[in-house]
Amino acid sequence: MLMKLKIVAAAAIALSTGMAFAQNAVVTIAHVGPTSGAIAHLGKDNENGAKLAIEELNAAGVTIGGKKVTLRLMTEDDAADPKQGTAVAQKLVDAKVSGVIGHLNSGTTIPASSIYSEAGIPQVSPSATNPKYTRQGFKTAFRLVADDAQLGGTLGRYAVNTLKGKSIAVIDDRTAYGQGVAQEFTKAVEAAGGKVVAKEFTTDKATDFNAILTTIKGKQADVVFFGGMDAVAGPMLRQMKALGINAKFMGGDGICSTELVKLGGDAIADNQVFCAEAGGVEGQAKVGMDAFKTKFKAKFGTDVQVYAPYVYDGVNLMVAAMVKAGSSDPAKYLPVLAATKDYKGVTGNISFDNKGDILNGALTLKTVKGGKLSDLAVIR
Ligand code: ABU
Repeated sequence: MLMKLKIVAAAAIALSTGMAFAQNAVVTIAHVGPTSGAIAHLGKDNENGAKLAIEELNAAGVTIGGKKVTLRLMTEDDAADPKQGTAVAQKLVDAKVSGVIGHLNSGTTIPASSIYSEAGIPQVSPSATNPKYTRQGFKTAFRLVADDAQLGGTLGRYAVNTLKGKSIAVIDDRTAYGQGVAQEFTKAVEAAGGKVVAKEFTTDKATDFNAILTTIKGKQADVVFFGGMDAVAGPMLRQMKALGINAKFMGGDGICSTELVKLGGDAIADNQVFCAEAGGVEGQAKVGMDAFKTKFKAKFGTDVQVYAPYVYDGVNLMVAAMVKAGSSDPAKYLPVLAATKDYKGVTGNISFDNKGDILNGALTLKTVKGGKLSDLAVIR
């Protein structure tokens, strides 16, 4: 009787932890992003990148340390909120996940990174661009994209040297990302001899920008830079049009999404908006990216927003490190992950520097034309 009870209890535990009765051991990888709230479309985009990678890996079969494994994706929503981000991070540590892909926002990625670091769990962010993330001395923190210094710097020089902006206004949403990229943009504008005529701020939840836009109109700004996300930038563009502000509109990767084009609608004129994705491929390497985008659309019925391909690469390279290390134990595969060199992803060749940043990261400058985002140049 006791033996029977023990078997039933073991089966219940196995089921509740997802181990089921399969022969394969289960390796759990987590994805975290904001799948609720104003930028849920970006969080879901990233989550779908992770789902696709896990599904393909399981279909192909993964063997780690001589044992066939089943990969399990644990998905969590941080709502782009720093407090929820740390709560979710602790939940993932308690669940003993083997690795984390995320978070999406710098404002959640940075506070969560100390929790993963303490637990020794590798974290690969596909999109957080605030430089601080990889400058805290954590061996567990990796980033697959260029940072805000590169983004803001390139966009600032472009505003002065190419767009010939004479009176530049800067707005940020006071988040770790928005404020950081706006500061880098301002520094670059001033270093290139440009003039910042207004510095305004809003929040990542605001919907009414009339007061700050009226101030900017009064300063006759010919370029408006926004450090923030597409969910705020779209309505801001509509209000700029309503106020008769004909300035160019610039922003970093947070606005460089397919959703921005929908949100801005007919308030966006051709060649009015300039933004940069914090990564990019060109030439032959575009073939892999284009194939990914086609596959993604066929599976999820929606275009890639921005960072799904980076999440897809993050999952794949994390699993490749486990396979090479012969273990999904974070302590064993972390050094292999850190030593990643010339990994061939859909987002290009991935190697990490000694901080965990992508080596030789690119960015793609884009504009909106004919109701679509279109690439202008890949810059390193
Ligand atoms: N990099 C833009 C969106 C994510 C972030 O850094 O907050």
